[in-house]
Amino acid sequence: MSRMIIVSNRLPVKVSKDEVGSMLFTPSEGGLATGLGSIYKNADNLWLGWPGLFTEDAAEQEAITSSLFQENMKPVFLTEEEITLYYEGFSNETLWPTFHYFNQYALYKKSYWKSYEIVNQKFCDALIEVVQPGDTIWIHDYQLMLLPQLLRKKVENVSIGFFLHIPFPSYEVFRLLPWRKQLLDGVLGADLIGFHTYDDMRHFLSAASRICFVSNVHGEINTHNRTVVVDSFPISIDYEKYAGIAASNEAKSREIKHKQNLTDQKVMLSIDRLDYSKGIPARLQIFDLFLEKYPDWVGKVTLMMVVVPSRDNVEKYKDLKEEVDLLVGRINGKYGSTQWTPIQYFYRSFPIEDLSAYYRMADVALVTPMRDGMNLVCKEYVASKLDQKGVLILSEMAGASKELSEALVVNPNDKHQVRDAIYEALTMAEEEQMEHMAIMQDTIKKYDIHHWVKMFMDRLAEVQNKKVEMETKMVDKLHKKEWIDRFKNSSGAIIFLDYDGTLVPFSKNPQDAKPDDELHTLLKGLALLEHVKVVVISGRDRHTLEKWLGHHAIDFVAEHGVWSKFQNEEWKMSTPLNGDWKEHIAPVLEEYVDRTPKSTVEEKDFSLAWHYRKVDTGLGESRAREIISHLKFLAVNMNLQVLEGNKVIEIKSREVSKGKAVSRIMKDFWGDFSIAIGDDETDEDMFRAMPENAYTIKVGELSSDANYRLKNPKQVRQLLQDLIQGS
Ligand code: GDG
Repeated sequence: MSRMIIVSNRLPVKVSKDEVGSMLFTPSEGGLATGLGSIYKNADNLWLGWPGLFTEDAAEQEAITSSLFQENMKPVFLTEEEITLYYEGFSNETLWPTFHYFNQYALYKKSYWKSYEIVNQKFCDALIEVVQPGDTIWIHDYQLMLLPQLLRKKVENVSIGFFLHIPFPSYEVFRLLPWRKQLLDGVLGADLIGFHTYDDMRHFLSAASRICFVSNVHGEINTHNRTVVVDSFPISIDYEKYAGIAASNEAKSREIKHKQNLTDQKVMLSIDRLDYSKGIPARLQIFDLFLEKYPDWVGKVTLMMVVVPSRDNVEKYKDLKEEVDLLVGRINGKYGSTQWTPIQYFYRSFPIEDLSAYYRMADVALVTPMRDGMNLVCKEYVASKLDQKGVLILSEMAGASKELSEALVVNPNDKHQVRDAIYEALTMAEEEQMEHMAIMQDTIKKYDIHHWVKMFMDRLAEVQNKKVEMETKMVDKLHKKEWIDRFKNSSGAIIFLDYDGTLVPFSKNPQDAKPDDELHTLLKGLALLEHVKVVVISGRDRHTLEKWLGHHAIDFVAEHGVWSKFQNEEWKMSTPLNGDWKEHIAPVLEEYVDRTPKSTVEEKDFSLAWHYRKVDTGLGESRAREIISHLKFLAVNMNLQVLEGNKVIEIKSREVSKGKAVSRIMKDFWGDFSIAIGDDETDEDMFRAMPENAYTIKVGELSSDANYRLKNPKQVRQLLQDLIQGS
């Protein structure tokens, strides 16, 4: 039976020892543990991760392993040194700052990287002990970016998902990492890669295309003959859980307790882990600015600031803690009185019922990170506002701002804007507060953590189904055996072969894709078979086909069907055509060549092509979109079609297609065996025009109407070789 295995740096429980050495298992209250709880606890499913304690004692490890196994968990034991180098080091001092745009804080240490590689391998080894064919593996976050690829190399027939919980930075920032390519290659081992927002996804695709040279179509990347799907899945919270706790008597009584000395106060709340990405010092400075500009509020509003201790053995975090302590002291000293403390500052964590009480009593939530993958605190605040009274001030740098647009969305670097947003929040009419809160609650209720899990799992299953479908279409030994028999015994056979991407791989310069000796030998071999007719059917111009392949005893279709040449005959036009339109369209394309270095226009007899294979990645694609939209109306009026090929836009008459050319040839064909092989969009017309009993073969992984598949030109050549040899 196929199982689901979740992998994250930490398990959803923390294992520790009490004073007398007995093991304690404390479950995590985090959103991920709740959301995935329903999955990993089911049947034989499993969660794999570090249990949170160091032990090298084999007996102890075994005891922990067997206890955790009862709860569907499997520990990966790490040493203190590994946690220092891989977790605190590479994950938190290299990746974390870079991914949060604090690259000036990033440390590039080889010892960190080495340990990151070792620990990712350790996770891989632990997985291999349990993984079975057909399993689905969902890997989480930046600590395990190498794992998808490591696993892919070791096990076949598993479905691998990866989700990044932090932002993915722009290519310009990501490229600074010395290990950028290894990290991307690692993640690209997955079948589905998820991010919180479209921007993260966009940044990843751009980095993958520039660093690993893999392009994508609508988020689908074709790499090493696999499809990798990239998509955005904004994470959320367990809405019912937070609303439920907020409605509980426990939360209400804690609210009364916490509110005791603040009855005449408006309360503004902030809750974060101690981290420079959260913008805590800037927030304090903004509060100072607010009290300065709006002195009427002195004594009337309290900032409750919960800062949860984190990574405090890392130098940067120690400095940050000192800075925050100093600022709080200064502001409290500057404005405070015996009756009023402007900032109530807690450097500790609280039980969830206390958090809920804080959410309930806060008139304003001030969530102003400099950068945040999503930020769940703002969603928890919204879910806890049962009376819908309260205002959320939310940084546009948090992923959550994309969904919660009814909040007061601010740029945390614009201190004056945030200062004034505080004023607006404190003075907002209740009716307006409720209006905004209701909309945000509807959003979070619908798109909650369970929805997130379902969306990701459904998409992964969809990707997997497509993969299976693709594999069943792959031409295998059995197909070949049957085909060879039929081919050998046929009364007459016809083979249509596209050229670029089918018989030869793509090369940067189209003129370099000349046939090699192996291809010449193959075509010669096919031509020698008496009952076989071979047609090379290409988008290339007739002169090139003639020059490269003209000496073979085969037929040709050039320019997607404009010209054809049968053995011992001259080139002739397949259908009467007029190329007058070219003089109107060529100047448009030339204009794009002027604006786009390294692009070229190719003029064929009855078509024009704009090539952008050598153009700066991204710019070429963007210009191609422009050209298509530019020519949309012109093309219709002139009865032209605009086709997108591999790094080329081609314009030609609507009367021309490979499909029409194939139909004409097939009209006179009397044999009983036909094959068509091609790789791009224009070959789809050819597949559709083939008779029902034909073998149509798509090269590559893009979607297709063909009924079989081969991975690359190498496999195409092998098939042709097998057919020749079998005859
Ligand atoms: C990453 C990304 C992304 C906080 N103080 C206490 C406490 N908390 C809980 C909150 C909330 C969670 O911690 C923090 O949520 P974040 O969204 O900031 O998440 P992170 O774990 O920092 O990290 C982030 C997230 O992954 C999910 O993908 O949103 O952008 O950085 O749930 O309530 N909980 C308790 N006591 C506290 O004092 N019990």
